[in-house]
Amino acid sequence: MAKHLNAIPTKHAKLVEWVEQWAAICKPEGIYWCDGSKAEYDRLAEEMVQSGLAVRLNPAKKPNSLLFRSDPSDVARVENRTFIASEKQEDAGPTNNWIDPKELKKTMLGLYDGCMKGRILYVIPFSMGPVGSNIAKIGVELTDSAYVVINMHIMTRVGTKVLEVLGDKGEFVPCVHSVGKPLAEGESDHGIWPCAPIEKKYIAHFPETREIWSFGSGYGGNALLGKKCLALRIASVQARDEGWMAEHMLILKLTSPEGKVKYVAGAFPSACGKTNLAMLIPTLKGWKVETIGDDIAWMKFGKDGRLYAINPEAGFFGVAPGTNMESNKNAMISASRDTIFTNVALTEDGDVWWEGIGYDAPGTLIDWKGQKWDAATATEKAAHPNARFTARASNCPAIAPEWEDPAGVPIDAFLFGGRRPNTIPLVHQSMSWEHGVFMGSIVGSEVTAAALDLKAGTVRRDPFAMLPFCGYNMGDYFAHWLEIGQKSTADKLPKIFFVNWFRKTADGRWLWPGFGDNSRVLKWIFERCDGTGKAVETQIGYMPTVDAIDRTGLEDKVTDADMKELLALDIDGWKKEFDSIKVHYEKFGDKLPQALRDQLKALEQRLAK
Ligand code: OXD
Ligand code: MN
Repeated sequence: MAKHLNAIPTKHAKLVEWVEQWAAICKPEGIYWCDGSKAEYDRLAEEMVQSGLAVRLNPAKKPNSLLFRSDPSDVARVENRTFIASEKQEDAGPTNNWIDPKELKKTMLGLYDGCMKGRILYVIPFSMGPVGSNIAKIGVELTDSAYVVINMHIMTRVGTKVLEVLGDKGEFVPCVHSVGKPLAEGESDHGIWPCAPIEKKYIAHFPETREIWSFGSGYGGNALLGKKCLALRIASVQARDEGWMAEHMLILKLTSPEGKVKYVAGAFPSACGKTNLAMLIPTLKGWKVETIGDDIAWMKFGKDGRLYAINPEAGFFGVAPGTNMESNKNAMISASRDTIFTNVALTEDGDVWWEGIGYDAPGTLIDWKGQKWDAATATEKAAHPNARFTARASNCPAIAPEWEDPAGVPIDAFLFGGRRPNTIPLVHQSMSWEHGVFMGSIVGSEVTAAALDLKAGTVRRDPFAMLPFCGYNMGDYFAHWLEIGQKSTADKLPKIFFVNWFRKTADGRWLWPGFGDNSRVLKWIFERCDGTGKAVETQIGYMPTVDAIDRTGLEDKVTDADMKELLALDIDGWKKEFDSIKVHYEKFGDKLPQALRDQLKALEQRLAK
């Protein structure tokens, strides 16, 4: 039996027994209980620098920051190796991969047997959400990766304080992770990122028993199990059962020049600029945006019938390429110290560089594969397109003072959106909660280059931006959203909007500048929440009148004609949209709630008028 390398810091018998059971299976060299301290972070970071797995960046450029290069086969979430292993296949639904849980556990136990030989098993008690908040949840992750431990330090709240709240009998979500690369006697990684080949990777969720088992990948959402696995896939199941919401949403605080505040939560598919919107710097004078979260929102009803949201995370796991001082100054500052970079390029003076950082590569670089890289001769990118920064939320200059309020913030508006070069206007508002749920259920982004099995120009539907993250049947998830609308009244529920920053003209010119100018659309949303804001009722919902969006200082970039196009109702486009929604809805069969069928029918009738 592996020995404990430090004193067991809890009297939670079930937790200790569970840890020892897994140690007996994985056979690590020792068990280490994480305390979440800075000393622990620093020690593990230094060990990884010494072993060659991490590079310490120049402290004059990026204080207290590290660079990791992953194995080229382990660079992103692996959706085709992600499983919702519910008892019944029907409960995973048509949008998830399913394997019978008994069969999957048998296969995975075979893989876990001895998988941590030569490594340490780290026990990470973590809280998703401010420690002790009634909306927060506790998880415990077992992992053989020190990279995971230090990332969890930034992305969640880790250690002794969590065990105190857990007490002797508290509930936790058990999360097991291994990189799947045991070491033989005397063998070491030699600075090479350990992971298993793709066919041995499994990111498994057992919704009935609320367990997460992950094997073979050390990267991001596959390995930092608090994020997508717990805070979305397992939490969505808990939220359904307990009447709350776990959503793939940013949360922002919007303050008007008069000092009035609205809180907005928004769901956008991956790579649609959620982090940028959450940290936006308004171009409209007097308006202020502050960040509560950039990826996940957990929401519960307060006694007053309003939905209160917390950000269950404590950091940002942001995509580096394309992030620069123009697109997201606040993210750049957040990642200017105390940051873990993964798969970006290294400069000669010990700084980082990536495509779209806003300036040319300063001299010869070391690319994300560890090779010399020169802009003049390069045939490949210096940073991987999914290169990441793991940065502390507390280092974000735009972080709202109440971002850790255990009570959460009351949400005034929900936004949905995706990349849609045509048809979908810049912004429209739902006519009711049910119509808003309909809007969420048809979220999608246009496929630009032929990707996956989709043709360029078609829309990849990503309902509520939850396609890869819903832990149960998406049809039942739609029903859950409809039920949430029954629990309160229209004046207290968030108003629902659909936005589209990505409209283009027929010849490919962007119609809307986006980024800081999105504050102009937020202003209209703010006004609509207050019952003001000029709008017309159309076949697809309420739309701003052409003069309702404040274009002060933007008149040259976005002309009256552009504005008309951005807010035009494209009936022919919507008829095509209707056909595509019909196909999308067919997937859900009997699980599609009648209320959504009725919404689609009503849209058809309105379009025919
Ligand atoms: C993410 C994602 O990494 O949505 O947040 O893919
Ligand atoms: Mn995300």
